[in-house]
Amino acid sequence: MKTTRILLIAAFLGAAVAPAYADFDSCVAALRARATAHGISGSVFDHAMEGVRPDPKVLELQANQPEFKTPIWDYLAALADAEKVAQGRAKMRQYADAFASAEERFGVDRYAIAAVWGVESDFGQAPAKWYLPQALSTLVCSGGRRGSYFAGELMSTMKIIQRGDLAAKDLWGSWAGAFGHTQFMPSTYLSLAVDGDGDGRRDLVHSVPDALHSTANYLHRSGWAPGASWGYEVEIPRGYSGPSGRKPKHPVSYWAARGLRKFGGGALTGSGPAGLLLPAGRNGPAFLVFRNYDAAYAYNGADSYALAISILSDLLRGKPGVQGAWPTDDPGLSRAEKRELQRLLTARGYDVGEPNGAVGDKTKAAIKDIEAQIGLPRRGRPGMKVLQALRER
Ligand SMILES: [Ca+2]
Repeated sequence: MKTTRILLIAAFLGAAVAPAYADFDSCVAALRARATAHGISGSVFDHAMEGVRPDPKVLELQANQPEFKTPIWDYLAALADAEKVAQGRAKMRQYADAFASAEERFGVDRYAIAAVWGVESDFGQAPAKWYLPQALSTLVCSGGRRGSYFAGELMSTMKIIQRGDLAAKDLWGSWAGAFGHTQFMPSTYLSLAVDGDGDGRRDLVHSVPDALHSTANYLHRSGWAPGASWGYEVEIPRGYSGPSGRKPKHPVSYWAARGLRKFGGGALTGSGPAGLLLPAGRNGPAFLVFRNYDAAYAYNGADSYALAISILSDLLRGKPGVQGAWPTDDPGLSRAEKRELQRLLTARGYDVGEPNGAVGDKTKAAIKDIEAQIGLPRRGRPGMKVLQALRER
């Protein structure tokens, strides 16, 4: 990792320059010319870019590939845990009027809106660590992957400022440019953000009603069917060898004819085409999914994400979560369990920082030690076996 960082800094110092530009300043000058050609005033651009230097940490994050693919049960354990449900219900009470008006305006289920908010930003509590003009210009000017995409996002960022929706100082978000309560990319913001509190501005950073209405608009535009369910858990016959897949392709009668039943028994319900989602293969939980699952999938194209939204919306409504067993003897941890894990590691002399439930590099390194001690591959995965081992010592 250190080597990577040194090489990336060297790239900015001119040792291995990005293809199109001699250095960061000339890259920014080219971006300024492009912005003004798109109708953005020079003073808006200059003010937003004041003092901006390339940030090697952003490139490190872009280059950082996870050492192993996070299993879907780990995602769900962390994203749809008891704390998230309790918080979500409190937020739904606090912003009951905004949830009601967003649901009414766009025909999108308020529990789904709340689930997106909870997963995207932990109901606005996730830290916004990166100044967007800095992160985006770094990504563009490094000459790295998807530079032209990030250049477009930087242009959109400038347009948001120029319109007066937000000031430059408010534009902090993820290293890749997603920001606000619902973590919209700037181009998504321009096309889909709406005013929810009636002040004439679209402010997804400070206004919860704006964020809730904008999420509802996003799901609506992704094909949300009012009043319909995303789907539900099913049982497939032992030795099932029929088709599967997220895409809603066949009517419920087709799936019923292949022996599927609701989890715990009962005939299939629902109208319109449905797909059979097997997120962990044929030996794990199975779900019959309809077009509203697809709408959640459109928000962020991954089944781990769409299923987290769907399951969390059910839990907020008071329905059970996933009932079938995941095909693992080492389940994932909730955030409360992760904090316990961090406290136990601290008690054993590891420096893992604040026990905040977020598994960063220090916690991962400590987990790798424990994994090695109990005969697991050293992956730095916060799982139940590691937690149990620490509890029993
Ligand atoms: Ca507003």
